Amino acid sequence: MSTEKTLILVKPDGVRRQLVGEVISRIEKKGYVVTALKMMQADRALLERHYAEHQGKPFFEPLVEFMMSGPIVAIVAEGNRVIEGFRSLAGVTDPTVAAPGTIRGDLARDQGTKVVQNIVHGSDSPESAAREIEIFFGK
Ligand code: DAT
Ligand code: MG
Repeated sequence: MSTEKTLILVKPDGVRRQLVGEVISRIEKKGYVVTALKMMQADRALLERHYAEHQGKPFFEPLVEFMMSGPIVAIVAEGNRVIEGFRSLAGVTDPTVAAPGTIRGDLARDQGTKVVQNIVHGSDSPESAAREIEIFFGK
């Protein structure tokens, strides 16, 4: 059985707050292996592909604007059940109620913005992971 891969992003709020090392540290301490990593400025075209499932929702445009507001760090992490495992490390979408001990629960809160700012993205299924890794790192 080949081990699973997921796409993780440290979003602009995480980079601005100098939490890149903290996020990578949590991934590595859990035992997952970082196998690709880059800092980049995402453009609109890339983000519209990445967040295609959210097109048409009220937070879509704020989400794209926020994700373009500064550099992000794209990471591929590997390990058995890493997709589920990283979502568990990240915590639920809304940082106000994300459990303490999770990245979002410990490090983020409601900022009163149109889009939730919650430090990290993690793929939510094997199909999403394959699609998103290709968007950020190519084939
Ligand atoms: P997740 O990042 O937990 O997979 P998602 O894919 O549903 O969540 O949404 C993508 C991002 O968009 C999410 O991290 C924060 C923002 N977001 C989601 N739902 C929102 C809402 N109802 N209002 C404002 N921002 C939202
Ligand atoms: Mg999602």
